[in-house]
Amino acid sequence: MSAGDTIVAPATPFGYSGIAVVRISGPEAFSILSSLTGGRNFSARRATVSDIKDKCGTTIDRCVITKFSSPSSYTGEDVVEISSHGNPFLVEDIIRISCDFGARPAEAGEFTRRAFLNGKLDLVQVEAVSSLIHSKSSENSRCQQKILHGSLSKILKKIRSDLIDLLGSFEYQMDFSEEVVSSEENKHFSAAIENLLKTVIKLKDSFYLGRLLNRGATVVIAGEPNVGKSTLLNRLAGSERAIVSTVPGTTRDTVEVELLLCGVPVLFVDTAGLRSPKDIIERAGVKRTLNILDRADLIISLTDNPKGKHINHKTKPVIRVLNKSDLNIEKSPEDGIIHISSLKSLGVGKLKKAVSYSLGINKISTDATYLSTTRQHSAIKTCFKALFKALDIAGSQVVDVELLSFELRVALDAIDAILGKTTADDILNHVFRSLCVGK
Ligand SMILES: Nc1nc2c(ncn2[C@@H]2O[C@H](COP(=O)(O)OP(=O)(O)OP(=O)(O)O)[C@@H](O)[C@H]2O)c(=O)[nH]1
Ligand SMILES: [Mg+2]
Repeated sequence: MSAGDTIVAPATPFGYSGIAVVRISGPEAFSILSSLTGGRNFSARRATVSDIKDKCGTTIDRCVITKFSSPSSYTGEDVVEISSHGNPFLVEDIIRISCDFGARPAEAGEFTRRAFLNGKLDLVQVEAVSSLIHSKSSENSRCQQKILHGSLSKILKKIRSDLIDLLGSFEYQMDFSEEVVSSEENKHFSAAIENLLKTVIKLKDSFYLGRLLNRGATVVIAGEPNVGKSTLLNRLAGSERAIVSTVPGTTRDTVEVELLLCGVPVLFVDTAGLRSPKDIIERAGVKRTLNILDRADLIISLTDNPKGKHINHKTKPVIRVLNKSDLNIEKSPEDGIIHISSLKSLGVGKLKKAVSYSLGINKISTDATYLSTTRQHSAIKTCFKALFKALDIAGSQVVDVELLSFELRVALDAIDAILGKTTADDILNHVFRSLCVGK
């Protein structure tokens, strides 16, 4: 993908709307604008009303046009933004005519790729742009907005400069000092690495909530047939999403409902009741239940019998719930059981609170900075492991300065990869492709 040419794309979705925006970026952006407007002159950053015409001089639409001169634009290149009437055929025409005058259609994320290549954004900011566009809650939007403004980059850059300082000291030792590292220096180095580790661990741990905010959580409602799983899902949804009947084994396919809890999109999944299947359709349903249980962040284990058996999962948190409390059934003898009536909508609010607590999302703060992509998380884990080894080496009787410096370099490379300084092309392509055309 050459950054030497000029690209054009719609910046708003295709459809009928008040206005639609077409964006042009690259060295020919202003000459294409001149051709589109019959040679008119435009001042930078001033919205100006002008007709857009095709090659034959036919007026296509009356638009509002703004131009941004390099480097003060989103991409860092010369940029033109054309706001036309919001009709998809007009947008197509403007793009086609821009191409007649020398532009080419942009690929997904190509404007942001240019912003990245021109040093306008680092890779965590690019990911924040993508997350901001796809965000499903105002809490997540606020968190991503902070990252876009540099909150995460600032923390990562501080780790980076501390690592460079440490490496400088070690490499000085290796080059000029014949002496073994003194125990005083050793203590100083260990303390510095420990400090770095604290920040890195905090970032590593922030991924749990950052991931939930950004991608959501899956909560699976499971239990024996007829205990009221589908009724509970309908209560949570506030509408009759799933079929409810007195016949055990009614639900076969999973039924999903998404709710926003503490800014996290939580997908509640109703499942086929767990028992020895009576026919092949029910067997397929039970198989689906077992599969989705493996992907759950949390399980709601539902029974309608105080002595009923609950699901025990080795790795997933489980909330145990006794349904049909309106039937005056005796209380469960076990501790920590939530009593509800899905039919009468009793205790459902309490259950939602328990879900928030169990997922830990009640602790989400829009003031905090979270890692939110798997790419960031796996690189910070590499950094953490290298710093951990470095601390171990620094604490030994005779410090192997060369090995120590090697581990610090691994940690530094990991931070550079997060920021996009040394990121492989295939990973970059993946990040930019997650953005839409026109962004
Ligand atoms: N009294 C009472 N009845 C309930 C309650 N919740 C569900 N039921 C009834 O229990 C029966 C089964 O409810 P479902 O929601 O279909 O149960 P399910 O667990 O989804 O059943 P399967 O899909 O067969 O696994 C229906 O007749 C519901 O009306 C409740 O809180 N109180
Ligand atoms: Mg059901």
